[in-house]
Amino acid sequence: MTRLSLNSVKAQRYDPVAHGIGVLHIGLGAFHRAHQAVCTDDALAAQGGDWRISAASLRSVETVDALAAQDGLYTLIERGAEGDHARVIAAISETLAAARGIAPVLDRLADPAVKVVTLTVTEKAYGIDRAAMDIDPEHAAVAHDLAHPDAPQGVLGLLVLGLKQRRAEGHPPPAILCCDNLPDNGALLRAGVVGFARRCDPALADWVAAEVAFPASMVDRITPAATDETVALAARLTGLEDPAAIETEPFFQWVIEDHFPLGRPAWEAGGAIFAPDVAPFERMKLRMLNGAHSLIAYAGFLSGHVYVRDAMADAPLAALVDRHMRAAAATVGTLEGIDLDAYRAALIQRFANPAIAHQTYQIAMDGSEKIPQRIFAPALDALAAGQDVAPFAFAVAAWLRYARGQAEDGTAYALRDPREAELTAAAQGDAAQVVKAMAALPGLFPDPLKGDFLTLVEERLHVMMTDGMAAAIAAEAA
Ligand code: CS2
Repeated sequence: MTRLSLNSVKAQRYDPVAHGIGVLHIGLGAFHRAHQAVCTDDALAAQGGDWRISAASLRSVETVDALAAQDGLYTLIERGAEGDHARVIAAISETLAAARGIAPVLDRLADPAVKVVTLTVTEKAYGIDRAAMDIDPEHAAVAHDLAHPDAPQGVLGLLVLGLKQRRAEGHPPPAILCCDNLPDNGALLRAGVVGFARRCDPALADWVAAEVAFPASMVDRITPAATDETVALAARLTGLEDPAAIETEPFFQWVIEDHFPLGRPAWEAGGAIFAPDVAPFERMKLRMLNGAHSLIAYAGFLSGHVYVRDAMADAPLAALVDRHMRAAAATVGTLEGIDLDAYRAALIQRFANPAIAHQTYQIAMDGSEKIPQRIFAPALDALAAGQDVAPFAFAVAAWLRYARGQAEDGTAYALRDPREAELTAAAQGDAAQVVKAMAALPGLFPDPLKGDFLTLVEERLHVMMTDGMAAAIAAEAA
C-alpha cells in the first residue's frame, strides 16, 4: 500500500509547503495531533500565514520518525454516531526528537519566527509544586536539570535554556501556552519557568516574568491511544498507509486567554473560543469531565469494564457518573453562555460513544497527579458550601482501592503513577489502615479533607474491599 505523503495525498485545502513555521509544539502525542494541530490546520486553511508547527517529542522517537517519513502529514479519524470521517492534517511542518539531541529544539525556541510555543506533556512532566507555585526541586527531571542546566531533559529546563538563547540573540519571547489538564495552567507554567530560571539565572527570571505571556487554556477532545486497528481503519478510509493515524471523537473544545504579543494562528477558524477568563471553563471541564472520567476509570476498571463506553452501559455505574457530574457542577457556579445541565448530558453521550474505545486503564494512569484538581478541589468547595460530598468520597475510595494494584481476581497490574511505590505501600491493610496511610502521604490530601470526609471514604473503601466493586457501586447507587 502507498504511504501517505505530499505526493500521494489528494489536494489539501491549502498548500502546506507555502507556509513557514510559526509554532513550536512540545509533546507530540495523540492529543496534540487530535487537537491543537487540527485547529491550526483549520486556521491555515482559513487565513493562511506562516503558522505551521515544528513538533518536538521529549522522549519517544516513533511518532517523530513516522511523521518525518510522510512529510508531517497524518490521518485524523473522527468517530461518531454518523460514522467515521477521515481527514489529512498538514499543519505539522517538521518533527524533532529531543531524545536524539536538544539543539534543534533550542534553536526553534530561540527562532524569532516561532511566535507561539504550545505544550502537551501530561500533568506529571512539569515538576511544579502547585501549593508553593514554584518548582518542585525533587521532581526527577527538575533535579537533573538544576544540576545540568545546559543539558536539560525536562520541560522547565528546556524552556528556560531556549528562552535564555532567545534573549541572548535579542529576540522578543514567544507566548507559551500550556495545553495540559491542569488548573490555572498559564499561571502555573509561568511559576514553574520563572522559578526554574530564578535558580540558574536571576536576570533571565526577571525577563521571563516581565516579558513572557503564559495564556491559560482549557482543552477538550477525548482521544484514545491509537492502536493497530486505528491504522487499519485509516487504510480502509483513505487507501493509504499511515502508521501515525489517530482516532478521536467529533467533539472539540478549546478556550484560550487571548494574550499573544507576537500574534497567533487564527484558531477561531477551527472553533477555538477566546475568553478573558478561562478559569471557570477549566473548572467545569476538569471537575465534570475529567473528574467523572477518573471515577469511571477506577470504579469501571475494578468492576471489569475495559472501555469507558462499557462502564456507561452499566446502569448503576452510569447513575453514579451522573450523580458525580451534578455534584461537580454544583461547585462550578454559573458560567455565562453555558448550561451545565446540557453540558452534563453531552458528556454522558460522549462517554457512551460506541465508536470510541477509550480504556479505563489508560485514564487510571497518574492518579496522584490528577485527583487533586479533579476530585479534591470540588470536594473542598462542596465541603465549604455545605453540599453533598459523598460522590467525591466514592471516587476517592475507588482510587484508593485501585492503588492496591490488584484486581478482584487477584491479577496484579501496574499503577503507572509517578508515586507508584509510595501509593502501593500505603494502600495495604484494611480500609482504615489504607485511608490513614494515604492521608499521611506528603502533599496529597488537603487538610480540610482529613476529617469527616475520610470517614465517608473509609466506609466506601471497606465495602469495595469486602463485597467487591460491583456491589459497592450498586449499594452507592441504590
Ligand atoms: C482523561 C483525559 O486520560 C485522562 O485522564 O480524563 O485525557 C480526557 O480524555 C481529556 O481531557 C478529554 O479532553
